[in-house]
Amino acid sequence: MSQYSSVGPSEASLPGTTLERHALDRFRRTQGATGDFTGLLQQISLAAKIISSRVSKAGLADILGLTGEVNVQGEAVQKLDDFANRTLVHCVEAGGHVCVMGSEEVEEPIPIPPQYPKGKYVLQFDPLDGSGNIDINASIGTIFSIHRRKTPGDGPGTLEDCLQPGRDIVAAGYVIYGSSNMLVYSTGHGVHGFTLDPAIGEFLLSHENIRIPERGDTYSINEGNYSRWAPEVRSWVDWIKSDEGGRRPYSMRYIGAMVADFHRVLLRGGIFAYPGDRRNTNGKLRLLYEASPLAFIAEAAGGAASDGKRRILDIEPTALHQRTPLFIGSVEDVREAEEHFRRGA
Ligand code: AHM
Ligand code: MG
Repeated sequence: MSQYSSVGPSEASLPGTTLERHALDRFRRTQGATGDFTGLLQQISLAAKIISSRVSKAGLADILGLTGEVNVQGEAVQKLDDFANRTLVHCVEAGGHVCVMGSEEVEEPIPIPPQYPKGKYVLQFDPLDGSGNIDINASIGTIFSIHRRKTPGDGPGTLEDCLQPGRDIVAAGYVIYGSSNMLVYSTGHGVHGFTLDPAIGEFLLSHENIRIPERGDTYSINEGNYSRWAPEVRSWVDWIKSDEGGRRPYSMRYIGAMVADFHRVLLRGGIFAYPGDRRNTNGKLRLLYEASPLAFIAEAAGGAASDGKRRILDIEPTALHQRTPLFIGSVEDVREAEEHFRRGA
């Protein structure tokens, strides 16, 4: 046979591992697994593809701008936030895998309509994080977490099912709509990233077993709030950008969409922070929809997440939309911040 005869594509160019196959492989290795989680992840990934397709057309379709409504946080609702929220609910509610959902865009727990079976999981999400970036074509994302239901039986889930600490998360992840679109998730054993191939509409495994470097060289914070921070937060930031002890000052990177800032920290190391300040003592970020899921991912990748004093995953939520200060990223950078706050300014 000639050396040049056609033998089809080489092994290396065969399509990679889809998100579905990755989850199925794990499902088959998990004793007692029912397939519910795999099914739920499929529905989330379908929602992510629909949202990503709509986000990529944001400038074309008549979907930019505000709906004119104000959400529970008192902020104007972007049309795409609303679309993303409705898409997630619609893709998941009929599947029979969840008993209740919670969304940053919705004040109360979202019930499953009576005609659909209620499942054993609770899904909570921020449908479109960093939506201030939509109009300027910068990265935004979706964040989600999954808990087991706490209430017994197979009836509708309740607020109690939603108010669970991050340490009880079964799986969490995020989707970043950036220069490419990625879904990153973890069940606590490794953090895996999948890049959407738009030609075939599948998330393909591209970043297996992501580990956060133990220390980074960037810090990510809205330094415009400097004058409102507590003295110890100011002195920590002063220190991180100083060349004290002959070390190189950290570089500052801040896009203003947590998913994008966190994704960089996950891959490159460093620290992302949103501290409390004089006006908002608990900062801006929501424990259930933003801080806990990303803290779960950070820890599963060997990093850390803290509110400055305690582990984010150990905070017991008391309200759906409660906020928390957040310091997240490389383990040494987060520990150093905590240590700095312990010592005081
Ligand atoms: P959102 O969920 O309403 O989009 O707000 C959360 C976002 C985060 O993504 C981001 O880190 C932060 O708000 C930016 O806030 P600020 O503009 O105060 O720096
Ligand atoms: Mg958000």
